[in-house]
Amino acid sequence: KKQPGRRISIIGVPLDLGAGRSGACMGPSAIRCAGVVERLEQIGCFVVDEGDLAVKNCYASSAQQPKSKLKHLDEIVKVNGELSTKIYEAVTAGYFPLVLGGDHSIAIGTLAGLRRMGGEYGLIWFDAHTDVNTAETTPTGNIHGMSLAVALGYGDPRLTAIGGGIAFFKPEHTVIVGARSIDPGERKFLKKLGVRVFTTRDIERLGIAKVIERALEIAAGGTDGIHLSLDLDGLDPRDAPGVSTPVPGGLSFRESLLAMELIFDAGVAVSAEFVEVNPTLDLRNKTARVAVDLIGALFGEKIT
Ligand code: HAR
Ligand code: MN
Ligand code: MN
Ligand code: MN
Repeated sequence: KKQPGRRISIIGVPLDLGAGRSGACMGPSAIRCAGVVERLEQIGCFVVDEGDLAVKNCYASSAQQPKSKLKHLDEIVKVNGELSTKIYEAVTAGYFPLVLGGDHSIAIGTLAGLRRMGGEYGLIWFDAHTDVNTAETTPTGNIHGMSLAVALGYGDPRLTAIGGGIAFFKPEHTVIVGARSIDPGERKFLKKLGVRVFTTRDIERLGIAKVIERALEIAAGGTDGIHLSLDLDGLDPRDAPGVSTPVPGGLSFRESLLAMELIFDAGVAVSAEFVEVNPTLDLRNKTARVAVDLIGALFGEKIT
């Protein structure tokens, strides 16, 4: 059975312009400080840290705020275009791309790059939110709440065009795990497209093992592999307090860890990203350390 991660390319994306508050730009540094490279090497992975993409984070003055409804669209388009190229190069060279965010708008670049590979991939989106807003439905204008819609082919043309604008991820191979904050427009969108959503209520009733088993059937059944997009706010804020948009009632650390272990056991992951770590809101880098524990489990670290 093919297991992920013997050769891993780490790509940091210190972007927080897609979020409503600053700080997630320090996520990649915090995750490195928490020892991500060392952990992966300890479990036998060969790791190349590509460093961070260049991002002009600039909340600055209102004069610098672009007039578009989508906040900071220009810079987000630029960074995601560069990220898509990085991803494509990493996968082509035989590496498993491990993207460190950064706010969740960077999934646009990751998924565009993966899609350029030409195969068909499934998607597990682990998040308190569903990130399927568009310019028409967004309550905030924050692009991190739109990235999954873009990956499914909906949204501002400048975003959907990233990575060449060729085919997108299919709703029938997309699954959301951990959702508990869904806007009215998002609910309609998900229903219309038929995207499977496992809410925290579903997890409570079925158990995380069953939910991940079903998620893997949806994402990995008949595809060439899956991408894991993990927003740390999918976890409960008690376990992951350092996130920009915490929502109570989330997955426990242990449930999240088991989810990663089960994805490893399935041997189907081809790329992953860990996003929304905001060290300015954290407690002694706890959330970055949780991210590293989850990354370890995703690449096969076992308790015994
Ligand atoms: N749905 C809200 C919006 O569109 C909140 C988006 C949330 N934040 C995230 N994404 N961290 O998962 O603004
Ligand atoms: Mn998200
Ligand atoms: Mn979220
Ligand atoms: Mn199919």
